[in-house]
Amino acid sequence: MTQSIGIARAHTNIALIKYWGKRDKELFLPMNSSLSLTLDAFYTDTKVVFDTELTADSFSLNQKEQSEKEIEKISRFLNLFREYIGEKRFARVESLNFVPTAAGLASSASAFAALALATASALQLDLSMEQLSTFARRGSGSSTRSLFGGFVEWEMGTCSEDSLARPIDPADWDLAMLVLAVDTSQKKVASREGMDHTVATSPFYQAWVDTAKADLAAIKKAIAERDFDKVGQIAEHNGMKMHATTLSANPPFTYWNAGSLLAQEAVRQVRQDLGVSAYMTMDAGPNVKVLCRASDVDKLVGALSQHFPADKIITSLPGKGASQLTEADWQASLERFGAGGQL
Ligand code: 2P0
Repeated sequence: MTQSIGIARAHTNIALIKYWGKRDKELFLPMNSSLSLTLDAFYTDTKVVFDTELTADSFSLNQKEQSEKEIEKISRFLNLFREYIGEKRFARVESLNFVPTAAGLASSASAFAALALATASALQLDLSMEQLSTFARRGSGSSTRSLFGGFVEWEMGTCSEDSLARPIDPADWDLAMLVLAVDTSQKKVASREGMDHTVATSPFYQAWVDTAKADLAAIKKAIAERDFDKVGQIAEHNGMKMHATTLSANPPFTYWNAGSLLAQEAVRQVRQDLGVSAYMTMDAGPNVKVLCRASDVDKLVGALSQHFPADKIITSLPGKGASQLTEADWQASLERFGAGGQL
């Protein structure tokens, strides 16, 4: 076959129990298991074409050809699949990120999950989603979890083959997430470097690993019982603990800025004023994400808008797992992107 095509969509995810630190940097094996919520509002569509006519891999993102450095990352990822089945052809990769630029969530999670599924589909690999997640993991740790929808656990595993994602719960019980987009510019400390530095230098790091295990067990129980407040409280505490490890790294650093603190304060104020449950989490950047009930979104957004710019509050419902797309779907994505659907 001269040409093999695969197209896929994957949504991004926000961790409620964070992945923060690798025990094997080459294989992307994490120090602790993590758990996330897949989001409906943010996703990546990717088309992969393996072709005997190609003389090198190429990669366009949002219809812009990417640098050698970016192509190299994609090639290394494609090599995992090529080596797995003895594939020799080069590939053309095209990706469209449907992530509101205002959200500051240009996520590697949806990107590598979509690329993994599109590649497996082009090469007609007979892999389960769990197995495919071990490939996605090698592109970016958080993408392991983006193969599935709802609440997803990434089990740390014992080796490359069993460090994989599993769906925990469809999250179809009145849940939503708000993104308070504090600052959407490029992050100063990439998460990869940030977590490595923290593992190497924070005296609090072992406490993070030890308590993350207990947090995971507790949140899984709370999810099974649909205990929203328990889920939110565990997530908020876990996220703050992750950020405490960066403050205690040497030299110290933080992903927060002054706007992050104001956004956090707004959430505390609003939940006190309204008496509505809403819980915060933050990742390797200054934006604040708020887990809340879908039925409380209007009330919360209305109240938060008194303290935070309304156009910087983005609402998402829980999202689905990664799926294959048809050529017609892809054409529709191109049109939507062209019409400003990326905003
Ligand atoms: C998470 N983050 O669990 C954590 C919380 C950020 C903070 O996964 O080196 O881009 O590619 O595996 O996946 C961001 O780290 O890092 C991340 P690599 P990744 O979502």
